[in-house]
Amino acid sequence: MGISNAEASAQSLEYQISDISLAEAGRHQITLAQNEMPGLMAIREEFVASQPLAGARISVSLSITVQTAVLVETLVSLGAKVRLSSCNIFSSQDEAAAALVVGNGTVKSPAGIEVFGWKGETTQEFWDCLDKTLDWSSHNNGQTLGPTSILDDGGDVIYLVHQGKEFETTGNLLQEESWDQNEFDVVRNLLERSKSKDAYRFKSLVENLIGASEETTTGIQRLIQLQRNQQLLFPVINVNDAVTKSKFDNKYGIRHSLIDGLNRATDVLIGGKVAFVAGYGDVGKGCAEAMAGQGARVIVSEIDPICALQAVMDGYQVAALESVVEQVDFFITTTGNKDIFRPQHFVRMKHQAILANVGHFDNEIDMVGLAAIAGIKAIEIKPLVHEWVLPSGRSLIVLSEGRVMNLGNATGHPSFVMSASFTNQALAQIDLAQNGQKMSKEVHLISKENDEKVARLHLTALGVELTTLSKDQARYIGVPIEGPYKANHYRY
Ligand code: NAD
Ligand code: RBV
Repeated sequence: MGISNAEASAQSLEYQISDISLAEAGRHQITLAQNEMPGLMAIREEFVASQPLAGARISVSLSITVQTAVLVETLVSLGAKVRLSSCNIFSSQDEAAAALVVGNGTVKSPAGIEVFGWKGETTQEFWDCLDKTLDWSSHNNGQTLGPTSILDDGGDVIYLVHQGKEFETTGNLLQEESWDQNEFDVVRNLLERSKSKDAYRFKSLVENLIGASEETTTGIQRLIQLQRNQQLLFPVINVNDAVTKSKFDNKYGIRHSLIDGLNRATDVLIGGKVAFVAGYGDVGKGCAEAMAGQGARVIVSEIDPICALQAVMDGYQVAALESVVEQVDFFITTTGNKDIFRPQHFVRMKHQAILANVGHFDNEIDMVGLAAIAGIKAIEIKPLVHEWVLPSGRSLIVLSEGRVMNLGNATGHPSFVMSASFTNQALAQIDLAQNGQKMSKEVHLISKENDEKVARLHLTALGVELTTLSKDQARYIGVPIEGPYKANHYRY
């Protein structure tokens, strides 16, 4: 069947994945997911004839999931070439990676995607894979060649480019708070190797790069800091803050995948227990609702008085961790901040309390501090589920080693909600290809027109009947009949 032919086509590609024999299993899942991703499939239909991404070389770093597979195959069917790596060491689905490499040569699942990533990478392997996504020299007879655009989740690839150019220019690296010393050493070694091969690689990469699109809150926060310091080297489209991304993926996506991760990892009953959710932003709201939906009593912590007031109005207790730590069964971090659960909290936690982070980076739970408690030992219960036994005899269950557990212990958000996020990504990449050269080196929002378009593309599948404005009504509230319907300051 198709696989053996396709395996032949995979041989001319560069790739590094766990197991290519998983391709058929991955392809079945991708085919099912296409039906659940109406936005992306509509974009394929709308643009397949005009090929707006013809000539584009897109370096993509996302969790290598079935949903990501449908996105990158969409980019390819619009004319792009793609190299893909994972934005997180534990978040890949190896069958999705295999299916992408193999492809089957049709518009719906084109062959030719070069993938570098697998579930369970080391830090060194992670950065090597990101570096490979940026290195298109195999498409240029071995001569230096970079991407025309980047599609990033968390900002690591964008940061690697900035660090690379800085290192080639000054021999130093930029400040980067989310990296520990090991990460700095790995990146410095990588850049030293790169510089000794080609001292101008990142400079020429930046000159030929049109721009990037960024998927998540933490990535946007990092890029805004670069912009504030006037260090941002190219335009970036902010996909996260499209309403159809952050108010859907971050909230309704996690409402599904948090529970999925907790159940696959532990299968501990949630009803009747106490869940502590740190942060009541978009992700925190989805987590609190998910836990309450299972019958948990939810306590929220916040630093922002507006979000704290929202949480209490939604019916949750709002308290500082220190006041309630002994009562909690499930500890969940959603802040995008660091050092939320620390050693002084660990020693006060209940026996077999479960610790789960869904923020982008692994510094919300202080894992270094946990490991440094004198006499503590970790037992692997199963992959990505560890029991940490404290000297007191009490133990804590930590999921995905403190990394994003809805992707580590489960398979991330489901297809339908990722369709909205990734339709924004596809539109952002088309925008970069068509208008990127004219964009300023800043972080740009998705237009309201495109945001509403993404929502529209997901209505039919859910049987939604939208009301149409009459001419008179449209004039009365001062909006065009066909939208956009809201001013930019509207907060949904
Ligand atoms: P957000 O800014 O809307 O929410 C974060 C909230 O945490 C804010 O309200 C902030 O005030 C609060 N906060 C910050 N420091 C705090 C502290 N010390 N204690 C208590 N609250 C604190 O961001 P978001 O969109 O909800 O994203 C949160 C994180 O989740 C980011 O890292 C983002 O990249 C990530 N994310 C993960 C997934 C996933 O699938 N796991 C999905 C979307 C976003
Ligand atoms: N996320 N991707 C998936 N199934 O591919 N699930 C979640 C998936 C993304 C989500 O958009 C979030 O902003 C990001 O992961 C955090 O890294």
